[in-house]
Amino acid sequence: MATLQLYLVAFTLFCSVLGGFVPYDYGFDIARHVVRRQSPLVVRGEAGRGVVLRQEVRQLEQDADVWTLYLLGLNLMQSTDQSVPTSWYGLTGIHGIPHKTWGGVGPVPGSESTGYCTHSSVLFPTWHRPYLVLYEQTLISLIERIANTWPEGEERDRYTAAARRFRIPYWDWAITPPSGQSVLPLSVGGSAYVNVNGPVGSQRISNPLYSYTFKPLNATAFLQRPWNIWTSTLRAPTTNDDTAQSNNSLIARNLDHNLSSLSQRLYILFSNYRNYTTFSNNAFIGVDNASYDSLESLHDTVHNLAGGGGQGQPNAQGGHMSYIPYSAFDPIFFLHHTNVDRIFAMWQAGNPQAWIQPQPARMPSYTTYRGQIQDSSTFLTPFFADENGSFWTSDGIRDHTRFGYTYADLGIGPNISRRATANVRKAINRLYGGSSAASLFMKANSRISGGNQPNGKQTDSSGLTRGVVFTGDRYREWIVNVRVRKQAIPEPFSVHVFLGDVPSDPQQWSLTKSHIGMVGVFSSDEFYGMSTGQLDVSGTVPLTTSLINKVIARELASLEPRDVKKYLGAKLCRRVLGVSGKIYDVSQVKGLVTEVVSSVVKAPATEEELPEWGRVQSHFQMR
Ligand SMILES: *[C@@H]1O[C@H](CO)[C@@H](O)[C@H](O)[C@H]1NC(C)=O
Ligand SMILES: *[C@@H]1O[C@H](CO)[C@@H](O)[C@H](O)[C@H]1NC(C)=O
Ligand SMILES: *[C@@H]1O[C@H](CO)[C@@H](O)[C@H](O)[C@H]1NC(C)=O
Ligand SMILES: *[C@@H]1O[C@H](CO)[C@@H](O)[C@H](O)[C@H]1NC(C)=O
Ligand SMILES: *[C@@H]1O[C@H](CO)[C@@H](O)[C@H](O)[C@H]1NC(C)=O
Ligand SMILES: *[C@@H]1O[C@H](CO)[C@@H](O)[C@H](O)[C@H]1NC(C)=O
Ligand SMILES: *[C@@H]1O[C@H](CO)[C@@H](O)[C@H](O)[C@H]1NC(C)=O
Ligand SMILES: [Cu+2]
Repeated sequence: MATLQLYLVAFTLFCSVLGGFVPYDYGFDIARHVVRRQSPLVVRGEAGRGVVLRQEVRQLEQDADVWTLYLLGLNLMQSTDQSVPTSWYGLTGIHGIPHKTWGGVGPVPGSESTGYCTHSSVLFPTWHRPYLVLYEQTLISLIERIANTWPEGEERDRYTAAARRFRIPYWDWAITPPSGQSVLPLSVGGSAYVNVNGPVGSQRISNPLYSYTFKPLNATAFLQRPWNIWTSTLRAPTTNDDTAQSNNSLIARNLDHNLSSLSQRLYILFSNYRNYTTFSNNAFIGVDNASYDSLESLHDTVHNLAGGGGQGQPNAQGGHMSYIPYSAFDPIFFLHHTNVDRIFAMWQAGNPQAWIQPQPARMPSYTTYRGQIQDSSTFLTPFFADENGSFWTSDGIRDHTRFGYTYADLGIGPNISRRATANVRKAINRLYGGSSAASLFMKANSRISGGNQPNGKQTDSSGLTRGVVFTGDRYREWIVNVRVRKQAIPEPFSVHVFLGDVPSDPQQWSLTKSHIGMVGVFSSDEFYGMSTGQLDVSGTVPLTTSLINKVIARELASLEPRDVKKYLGAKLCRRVLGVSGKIYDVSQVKGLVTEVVSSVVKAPATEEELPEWGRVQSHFQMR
């Protein structure tokens, strides 16, 4: 693939000069002008200044002026003194390490060594929303300041207009990238330095999307090796010592190979998850066979993919994104979470009645005890709603447009009408339906164009739809439900599923067609005060696309249980791989249950509908 070549070229060109952070030189101390300590730091977004679209990162890049401001704004935020609460370090440090009080919002006793973020909690999607808004409003104020440093007149007008068009971009890791490109955009993983044509001319600066360089690294706050020797954020680090470099080409390859699995999971989440409690987070609460997946579990898998580790790099663990306490320092974190917020907003549009019902917190945070009941009026700390020190709640942020942003795929902006719901469904089919059998049916009906076939193969979909895969408009979806103790092993890990032979060397996994998917478990050990006790988490690995390819290849007669159960019984395998590269004996992995389930699904007749799932039945447990 062309991008991988580019990644490799970029890698060899730049790895020797990594390490030194290069800010844009404005010719005066711009940072001095932007450091205004507001106390408390109120999260307002751009309320009152119009609702502007947050765009996909590759689309934002097409708008050259806005892109220039975005890179300069991030570079300036990363240059800002780490003691400033709205510096890169100050903001990203809210999530986990350095376990410091932010905005004067102190810890509850016993939670001093935890971050503020909420995971395995009904507040997972809602807590991250004001967090993103705080980051967005900070970036916008820097960008406005930068735009005003262009010479007065036409140029300054151009850039101040561009600043008004800016909202933070999202990175959609579940859409088919433009031909010849990777799921990992080159702007994010291509090179450590980038040329930017700023107010005083073109300069080569550190690419603020590639990594953050600590200024300086606080080795005391970073607790243990290798975190306390790594001076920049890393993806798929090449070693565990201070010579480590990122290997973004490895991350790109793994993301590309997992694309079909990620988009199938997303499409199923949109189609068959209607209950906020199960949709929102990965805690396994034993509800039914149909709700093992969640927005959070899918998000966890992307964290593990973006941080890397476990495969391809001998003698190295995963990078920052693979570990909850360190993940937010990597610039890809906000791109990823903006996409999570967008998925949440799209899901809300399709399920306007669904909302938070009280649940106990499954793990502690800086301001939460484990077991504390959380509901829609629980404070989302440390995010202030006004200058008097009130906090935002989930009810308060339910409508994201109050912060002055929205997403194009919501159809018609803030108006969540029946029409908008139909528009969201259209977007879901167009963007993520391509990897689902449902699209074969719609295609055969010629009601939808575009989209990719399973595994990119051109198939005679009309032949398949008659009899073999479909009976009328019905077909059967197959899934592996995965459930495991969150802290089953003392490192983040992934549960991998294969159809066929499993190479003994995990470095070979991404090269084998038999690898069909994985569930990433984004855990961190007790060491970080994030004890999750007996908590089990769950996720899914969809099988349907792979099974259809077996039907096409005539290795499997149909998707009916009598054929599929026999086939899977002989071919289905699982492995548990830690980010350190260690393969664990599955019998030693606490709480691990992998179960094959299926459901009859009614394919949508039009692009304004989603598949309708029947009851999900369980067939057998993998051994
Ligand atoms: C470094 O981290 C330690 C432990 O969290 C903290 O006490 C100290 O103030 C930090 N140093 C700086 C310069 O922020
Ligand atoms: C980076 O990963 C690629 C696989 O995509 C591998 O071929 C290459 O050797 C790795 N580079 C380093 C420096 O480890
Ligand atoms: C959603 O699922 C939870 C957990 O099973 C359940 O308690 C709750 O009643 C469900 N909510 C609705 C609206 O069905
Ligand atoms: C903040 O407190 C002041 C003084 O009590 C009050 O006048 C003001 O209305 C409050 N503002 C908000 C947003 O509640
Ligand atoms: C929302 O959509 C409905 C139906 O399309 C329309 O009648 C209404 O005027 C819209 N409201 C706003 C505020 O755009
Ligand atoms: C997904 O990524 C993992 C690395 O995290 C890799 O081992 C695997 O082969 C990739 N492909 C699939 C289909 O899971
Ligand atoms: C899960 O599947 C089993 C086996 O098909 C079935 O007995 C059970 O009712 C299913 N559970 C639910 C909640 O649908
Ligand atoms: Cu995250």
